Amino acid sequence: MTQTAITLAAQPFDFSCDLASTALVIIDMQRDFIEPGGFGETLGNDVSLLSAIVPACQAVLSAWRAAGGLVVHTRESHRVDLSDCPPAKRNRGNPRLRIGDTGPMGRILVAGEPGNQIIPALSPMPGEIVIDKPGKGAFYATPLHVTLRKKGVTHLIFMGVTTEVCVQTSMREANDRGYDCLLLTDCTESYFPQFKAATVDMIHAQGGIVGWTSPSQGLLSALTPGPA
Ligand code: TIU
Repeated sequence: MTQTAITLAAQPFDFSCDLASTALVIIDMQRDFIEPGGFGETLGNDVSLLSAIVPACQAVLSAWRAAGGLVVHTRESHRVDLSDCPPAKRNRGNPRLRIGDTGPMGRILVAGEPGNQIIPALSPMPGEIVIDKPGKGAFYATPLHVTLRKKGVTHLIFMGVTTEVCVQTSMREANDRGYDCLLLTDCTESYFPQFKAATVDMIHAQGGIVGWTSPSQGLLSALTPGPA
């Protein structure tokens, strides 16, 4: 891929990357979190908050694809025998349905089930990377770091859900592995608006201790420059 420099206004200061060494990482935009009847709802959450970001995510995904950028999708997903789901995760709290139980979209958070699929609006295209992850972070017990290193990726742009759980954990894991990370603030959501706001603040505080944050418009403009 030819080098295409991207610079956009962000917090705490401008974010710069090159398209050829940057991946768009879309965290867990799967039916289990976005649609009624999945894991998110069984935990007692209002899932309609999350579906509101889908159009903004679609706009970024389609511009990123048109520019020829690398796309990574993740799914929070366990093996059918739940051998990668520790009891400490499965037995936590008092949900109506636990991981592995059968709900209206099949077994909760289990690979291959209807609820585990990425929502149709953001479906992976052939050739895009899909990572099934058993934890909150996209790097824990997955081949993501090796895959990105092989492709020469140094910068990551994050979208997805939920902001303070799987997105933040993945950004912190990425930060520790040496990636520069940007979070698109209108392309991520939490079941708790105050947690989203706090997470965005804590990512870019202290000079970008975890990374950068910005609305998606800056990236869209950088990807589709108007006439000079
Ligand atoms: N993907 C992700 O964030 N998993 C969660 O369980 N999030 C909650 O906010 N529960």
